[in-house]
Amino acid sequence: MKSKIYVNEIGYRPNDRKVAVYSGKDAVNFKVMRKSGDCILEKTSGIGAYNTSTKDYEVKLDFSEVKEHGEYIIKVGEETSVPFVVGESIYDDVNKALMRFFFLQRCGTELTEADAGVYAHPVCHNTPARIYGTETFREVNGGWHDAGDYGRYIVAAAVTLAALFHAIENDESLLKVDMQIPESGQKLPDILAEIKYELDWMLKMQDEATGKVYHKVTCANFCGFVMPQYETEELVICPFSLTATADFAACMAMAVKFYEPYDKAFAERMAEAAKRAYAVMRDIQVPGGFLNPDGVVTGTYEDKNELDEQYWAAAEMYKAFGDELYRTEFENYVNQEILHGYGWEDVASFGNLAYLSTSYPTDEKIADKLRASMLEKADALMKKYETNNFEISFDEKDYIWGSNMYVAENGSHLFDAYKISGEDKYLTAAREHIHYILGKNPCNVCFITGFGTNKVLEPHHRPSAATKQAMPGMLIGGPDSGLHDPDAVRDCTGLAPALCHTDKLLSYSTNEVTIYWNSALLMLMAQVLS
Ligand code: G3I
Ligand code: 9MR
Ligand code: ZN
Repeated sequence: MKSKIYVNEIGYRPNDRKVAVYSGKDAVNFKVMRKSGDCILEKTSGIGAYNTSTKDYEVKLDFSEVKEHGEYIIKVGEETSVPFVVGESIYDDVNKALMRFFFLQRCGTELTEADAGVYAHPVCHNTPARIYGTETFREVNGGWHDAGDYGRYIVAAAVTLAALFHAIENDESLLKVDMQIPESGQKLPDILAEIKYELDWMLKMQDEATGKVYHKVTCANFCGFVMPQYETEELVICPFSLTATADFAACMAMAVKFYEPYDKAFAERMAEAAKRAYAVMRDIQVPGGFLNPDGVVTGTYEDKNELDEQYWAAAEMYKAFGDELYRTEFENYVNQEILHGYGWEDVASFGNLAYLSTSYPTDEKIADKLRASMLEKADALMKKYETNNFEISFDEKDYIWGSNMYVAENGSHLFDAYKISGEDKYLTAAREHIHYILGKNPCNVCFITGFGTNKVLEPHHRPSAATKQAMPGMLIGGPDSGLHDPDAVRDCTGLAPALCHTDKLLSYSTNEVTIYWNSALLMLMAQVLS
């Protein structure tokens, strides 16, 4: 039986706020003990408050005064928490594992045993891909497998890289991490070499003739739980989409400055690709946006609102190249409506940040409006944060597919407010979102595979299933009260929204992984832990 004490299973840095949660209505006495058995803090909690997300009462156990390095447990009566550490660099291993995931997702290349251990595989998905509905084939090898499946999707790729670029900008030490990849030790920092692996593939997804970008390349159907070299059905390239082309432009524009110091020709190629994509993105108008063509059933990344992608692209293009046209277009969007979002579907916050950080001239009034709107967004999140006993900015409606990404994303919105206002309350709140992911959550699990005591063991991830070993360093989707798969229906019917997670291989709606969930968390960690 798991205990009813919910705590960050990795631990806390000495000077950070430290709060665990306990299920119950009444105030409780709790003790923080060293593993050796010494009690170093004894306290009484406040009384419990009702939580609409768990449909239960919880109390908070604040032990922020414990600052000494060491390994601890918390006790409430006979109930004992999992052990956790207080220390300075306690998130380094998690961070590195989250980064290495991208390498382990590489497609179109051999992963050797020396580099990838049990997840080694020969080259996969290296046959020419058919352009849907034609007899034309195209070489689009490379990039990362998206998720638990082996598809490669431009929308997903672009937001992943955007978040990784922001992670690097907030924490330059990421450029020094030895990711133990084949390129380690060469002139490009490992993280940039890894990102380049994805960029190289993205460039192949742009049509030379028109500059438009194909939405995705996958087989027509999802394969079984096999290693990637065994998915040998024909690869199909799906039509161009506005979202893919706009996101591609934004991402390429962002990438330019990171590669300029190392590889001018590559940077120029990306600049050119970005400009071509931007110029034609609006010509790709399909009513309702991209949908799977007949016969293809893999992920759609469908998006009813395609405006925020253009908004983001305009801002990044202006930040990268300074042309008046891009500025005017972004300012026009903002004058109509300020949008937000750091996810695959809503991407506008990346645009807001780009406009606010460009070295080219901007309109102070527009910049002020953006900042005010970002603060307003964060204040709305703070309201939810204050009433959720697990201290994330969620109400009961927010536990949707990929909820852990939205947890990370909300943390980044709070961080934005901290940067704008200088008020610590936003930073503290943002950090709680990380504590939630690492174990201080009502599911009582550390949501990153390979970490914590209460581990995720059966992620919906084909290499993990094929090897029967959960690949470490993957952020799983987390509770989804929509019960979008049969295992979730079986295990979660009747549960409160925040509890709708099941650690079962077939539960893709609660227990899958993706590149853009890892990157969202890496971005938040870089922002609030560096
Ligand atoms: O936006 C609505 C929101 O307004 C509403 O309140 C809420 C209630 O359910 O639903 C929201 O939409 C959900 C959307 O995700 C939010 O991002 C949809 O119900 C939900 O079905 C949708 O799930 C997406 C899923 O694909 C199915 O399309 C996930 O976000 C997305 O991450 C996931 O991506 C898949 C790829 O297609 C294939 N590869 C694996 C990957 C991860 O599961
Ligand atoms: O493995 C697929 C996963 O990546 C997707 O997110 C999910 C929803 O599109 O679908 C998974 O594939 C399942 C398919 O939808 C239904 N048949 C079983 C497949 C494996 O669980
Ligand atoms: Zn592959």
